[in-house]
Amino acid sequence: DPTKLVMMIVSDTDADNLMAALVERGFPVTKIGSTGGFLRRGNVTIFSGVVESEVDNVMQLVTEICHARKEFVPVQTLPFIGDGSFSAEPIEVRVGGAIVFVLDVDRFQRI
Ligand code: 2BA
Repeated sequence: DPTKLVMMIVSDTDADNLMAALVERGFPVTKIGSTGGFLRRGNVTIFSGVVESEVDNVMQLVTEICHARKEFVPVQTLPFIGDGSFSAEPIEVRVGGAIVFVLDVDRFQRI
């Protein structure tokens, strides 16, 4: 039974490749459509419950598939700081890449 829950927040563009790679290696996955609070863009959250010894293998796939890059975003398009009181210069943000949380699983049941 899985002892760790790996939660991966990735960009839409990488999500399908990451899911396919995980499934191909036998990792069970659940994909949830999500939205980043800062950019308010769609991203994807993928959950995979695995045994502890597999966490590094999952992490390896994420590293291979999800590459972070920089993008310039016009401040005006940001929901919370685009109120005109900030500089008109676009700001540089990190996009792509992944945010990964690894949580302990207290209990796992298949009913
Ligand atoms: P967003 O909240 O839309 O953030 C997108 C990117 O914008 C972030 O990339 C970060 O580089 C930048 N950013 C976020 N808040 C900022 C701020 N106050 N000022 C300047 N730049 C800011 P990542 O760090 O790679 O995060 C990508 C997505 O992962 C986030 O989308 C959010 O959906 C999620 N995420 C990141 N850290 C999280 C955390 N600690 N808890 C929950 N979700 C998280």
